[in-house]
Amino acid sequence: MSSFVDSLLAQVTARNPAEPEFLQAVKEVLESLEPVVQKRPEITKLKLIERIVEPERQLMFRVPWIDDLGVIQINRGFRVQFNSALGPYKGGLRLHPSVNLGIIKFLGFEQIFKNALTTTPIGGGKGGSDFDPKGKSDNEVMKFCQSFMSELFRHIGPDTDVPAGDIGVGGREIGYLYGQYKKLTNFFTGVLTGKGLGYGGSLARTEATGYGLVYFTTRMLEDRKTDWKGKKVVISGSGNVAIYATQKVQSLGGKVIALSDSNGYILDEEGIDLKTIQRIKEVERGRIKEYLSVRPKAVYTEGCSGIWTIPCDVALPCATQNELDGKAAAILIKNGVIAVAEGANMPSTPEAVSQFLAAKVSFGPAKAANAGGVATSALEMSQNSMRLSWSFDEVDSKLHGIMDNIYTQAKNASEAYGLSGNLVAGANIAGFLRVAEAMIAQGVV
Ligand code: NDP
Ligand code: 2IT
Repeated sequence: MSSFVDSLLAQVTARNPAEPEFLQAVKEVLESLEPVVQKRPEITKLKLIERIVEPERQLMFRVPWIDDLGVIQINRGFRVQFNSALGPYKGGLRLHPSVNLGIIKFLGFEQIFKNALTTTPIGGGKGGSDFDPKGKSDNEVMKFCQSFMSELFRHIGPDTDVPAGDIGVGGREIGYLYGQYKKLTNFFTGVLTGKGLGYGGSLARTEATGYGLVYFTTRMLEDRKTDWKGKKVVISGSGNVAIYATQKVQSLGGKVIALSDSNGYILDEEGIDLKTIQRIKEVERGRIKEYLSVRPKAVYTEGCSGIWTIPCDVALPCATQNELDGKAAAILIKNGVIAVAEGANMPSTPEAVSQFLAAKVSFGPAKAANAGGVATSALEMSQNSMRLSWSFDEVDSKLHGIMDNIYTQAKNASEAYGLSGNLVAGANIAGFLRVAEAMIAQGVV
């Protein structure tokens, strides 16, 4: 590593103690940018990297609400408005007990470059809370969402900051958040994406992250002169991203044999019955082991990390950060995996990524591979501004074009910097350069 990257990392570490995920995300980007910094001295002079690692604004707030037993509950809310060089802050809201400022900052930082790669006009941000939606009634989720929005509403807007879903936030939560925003502001506007189709949502937004991931992986497979037909595929998670990745893989002739949740994983050698998963997860909000009551030949294993010991051709981690470590990567490689693409944000540890790259496994990094969700959110914003709706096919074909373009950008940037085959570096460089150009043009602000 150059002394420039070293000293910058030391500064960021000193300034952001106890934020390991944020530091992990920053380290990966800074390492990728080393050849760019060497080639473009103005980046150092203008302190572009020092500016980009510092959020423009970060909000932390109290979220009090009353549960069904009449007990007062207090959660902590976050919104990190990281970078607005390319457009209004854009990024999801995560509701999970593990949420803290460092997690939201890592997600917001990644979002800057991901959003840049989509080439749509959106900046980067992220938010959420340590509220745990599991086991809560609809009424409790609504009460929480209303309290959360009662503070957030004053900081967001269709041209300022446009939140959306992430872990624990789907159509139900976006509906409650939207209702409260409208009540407080009296504006019916595109302030959130992932809205219901009846009140401004876009067709194909629900499917977009999973579909986009598969479109991106298709390009990775094409570069290896192959496709999905007959491929064994292991996908972690069983939420929004995992479900629609499974659907698209199956439609292209791949065989998804495993899915998971935070309790364990199922292996169904005959191929996952997605309708059953959708009923359990989308309708009943149940646990994945219930799958066995419909498919008794499937096997359920407690604990989620063992999913990577299943031999497969393609692995798509779609649950959460650091779910695939160096040990898991070594097993996947030994079992002959040819492609790994990240549906979740930062699911592979740095040790796992370096092993995949060294073993010449095709590796699609999250910022590029899972950008289809936020790209389609940007398409929802466009439709809201125009006050019209595009058909499913129209949105899906735009999404497909965006994913192809992201692949091309990442590949071209990796080649331009002598790092052919390294889409991690390619995506970081291509995304960074877009943001950097806009920041240079806008001066020191
Ligand atoms: P969901 O809440 O719909 O599903 C999350 C899935 O991951 C569930 O199966 C959940 O299991 C599992 N999971 C969550 N946390 C953990 C954990 N700590 N350990 C093990 N399993 C866990 O979320 P999404 O599908 O929307 O998000 C999944 C990933 O994709 C996240 O990393 C998110 O940031 C990323 N992403 C999402 C986008 C979107 O548009 N939704 C866009 C781009 C990226 P359980 O139900 O048991 O908690
Ligand atoms: O990580 C992500 O890109 C998302 N959760 C989607 C964000 C969005 O604004 O649609």
